[in-house]
Amino acid sequence: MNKLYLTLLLLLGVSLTKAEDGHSLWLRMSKNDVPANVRTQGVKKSVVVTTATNELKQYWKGGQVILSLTGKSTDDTYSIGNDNGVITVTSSTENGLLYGAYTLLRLQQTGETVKTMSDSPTSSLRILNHWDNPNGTVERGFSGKSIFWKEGGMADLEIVKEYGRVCASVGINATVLNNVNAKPLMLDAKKLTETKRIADVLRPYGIRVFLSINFATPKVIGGLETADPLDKKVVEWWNKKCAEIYKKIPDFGGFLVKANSEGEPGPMDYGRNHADGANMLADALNKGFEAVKHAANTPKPIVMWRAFVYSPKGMDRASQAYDEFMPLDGQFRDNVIIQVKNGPIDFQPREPVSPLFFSLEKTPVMPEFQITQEYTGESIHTCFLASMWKEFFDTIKGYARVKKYDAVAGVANVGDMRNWCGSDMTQVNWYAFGRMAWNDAITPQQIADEWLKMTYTTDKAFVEPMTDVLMESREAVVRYMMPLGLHHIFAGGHHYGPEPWCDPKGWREDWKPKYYHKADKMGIGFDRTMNGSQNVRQYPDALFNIYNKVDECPEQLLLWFHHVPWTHKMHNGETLWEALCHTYDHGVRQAEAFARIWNQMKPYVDAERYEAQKLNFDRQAKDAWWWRDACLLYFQQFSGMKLPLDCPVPKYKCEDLQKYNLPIDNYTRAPFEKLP
Ligand code: GCW
Repeated sequence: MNKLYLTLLLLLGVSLTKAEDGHSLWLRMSKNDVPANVRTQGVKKSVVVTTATNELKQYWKGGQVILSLTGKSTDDTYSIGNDNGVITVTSSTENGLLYGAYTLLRLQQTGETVKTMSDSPTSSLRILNHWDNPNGTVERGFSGKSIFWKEGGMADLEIVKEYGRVCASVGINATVLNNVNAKPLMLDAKKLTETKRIADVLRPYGIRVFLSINFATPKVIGGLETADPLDKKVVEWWNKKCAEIYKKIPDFGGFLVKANSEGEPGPMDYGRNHADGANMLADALNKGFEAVKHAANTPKPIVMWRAFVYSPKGMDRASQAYDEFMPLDGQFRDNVIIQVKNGPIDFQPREPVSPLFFSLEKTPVMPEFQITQEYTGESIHTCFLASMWKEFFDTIKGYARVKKYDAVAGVANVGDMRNWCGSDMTQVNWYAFGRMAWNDAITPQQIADEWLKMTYTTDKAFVEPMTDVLMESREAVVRYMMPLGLHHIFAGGHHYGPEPWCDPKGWREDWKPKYYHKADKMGIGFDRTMNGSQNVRQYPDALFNIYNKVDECPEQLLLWFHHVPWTHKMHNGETLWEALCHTYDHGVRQAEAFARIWNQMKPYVDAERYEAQKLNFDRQAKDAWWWRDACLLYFQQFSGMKLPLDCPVPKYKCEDLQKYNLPIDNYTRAPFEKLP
């Protein structure tokens, strides 16, 4: 080979390895030339502790580390001790040692000193929910195709392994591998073998797998005539299926179920209720689990039964889940958990907490957050969701009887794009979910600070302004999309962009924005007070008393609970119409500021990630204008009022936006070139 050619090849190799595509996420550590000194104590044979040891050997730059397994507790608490540079990580679980190891690496990355500390998880189950389909599409996925399922083939297990490592680095210990709109074929022998292979790859990272199931599976692939949960043959079918699963995957976590919701089958198709369905599955899982040998600490299987239900007949969709589930309180097996979306409608930029969290007394519940940004700008807009989840946890701590949850779920934003999440900035929400599920008292500020330092640089000139951007981003999104309690006014189908007018023929009323904003000549907002749908009565007295009164209701939820005249006086003396206009404008100004700040970050970020993210911030600012103009010009037709003098002239015309149609499905990200 001639010399020049060789040099070129070498140069190309170097530039290829340096190309920055965001794939490393927040795990950017250089490998040691000489392995770090790591020993274990009290550990027999453990794939999880081996992972911890290997991670430290490869990346830990400090003195000796001893990983010590001791004690009987089953929670993943770990302690770190530092005796003159000799570090001991102690835990009574193997996972605890792994999380302790990742904490050391995090402290190293963020430049902190290792101090004596102890860290306990708030929730014992910290689980991602993937809405991935067996054909490889991801519902509401904005980062490519599934990393688990490929049409006609097996997932790339190397990527699955990397995924496991990333999850473990933030304390995530379980994952549901497929969409809640589940295909029956997920339980056929072939798919279960694939599931087993995935489980085997994830086990060394302390991650257990779960599946979403379709309630009609015994009919569709089992050849039965019914899926009635009280039918003997159906029960037998599930018993056998669970036995088959546990033979393959002895630590299988259990099922996630969306039943009798948005057209999915369920026990109510047979005149049974949610408890009948959930309990039958819970028993079948238990039997399967008990019939096989597993490691001593393996948690018992559970059914996560979703409360995301609403019927076209009810007068208020926000009340439906409570109405359906409250009468069943206490009727569920103790290995059933009701999985409830954080708000009563559907992952909107801002919702009050779902009333079920305050009310179910004899049935465990777990919150479901949406990490993928279905309603908050897909993988394009920066919207740091830790702020939203913090609001949720604060309300729970303030008003709910049960102050913490044993399980927390997040709908993942992971796909097969190189950067995993569709953009670099939206990676922060995967990180934030893990950190908050582990510790619900951690501040969004701390998460932002850690993540920025690990993902980009520890330089203050970058970290400080970008922490501000992240901290402001969620409220900015609320302001330019759905301020003051507005909700569900997005485009039908794909949900990207504003369409407060969206009114297709033949659609269910509760899928249409008008059902929610109720704008008319008098005013705007959904009356959920005692004079309206009475949804407020589902809240505990302390919240009821606030939400039910127009003057006491927090203005950020005003139009969620009240239909308010356009001339209503806000706390600052403005009319509602003026406040609406100013709030939209405020959001737009913030989005524009984010783009400007990012421009100033150029010196601190590698060229590839800088340019890629710049496109997203610029698009976000444009979208903010689109939302603002669409909503204000549309609502103006009802208010009949002028924009306040200090509001900028709209960039778009309402009639043009009303004609605009974005031709995409529910599995793809909005293409920039097709946006207005
Ligand atoms: O938010 C809605 C989504 C659906 C989703 C559903 C659910 C998986 O638009 O795509 O279906 O919620 O949570 O079940």
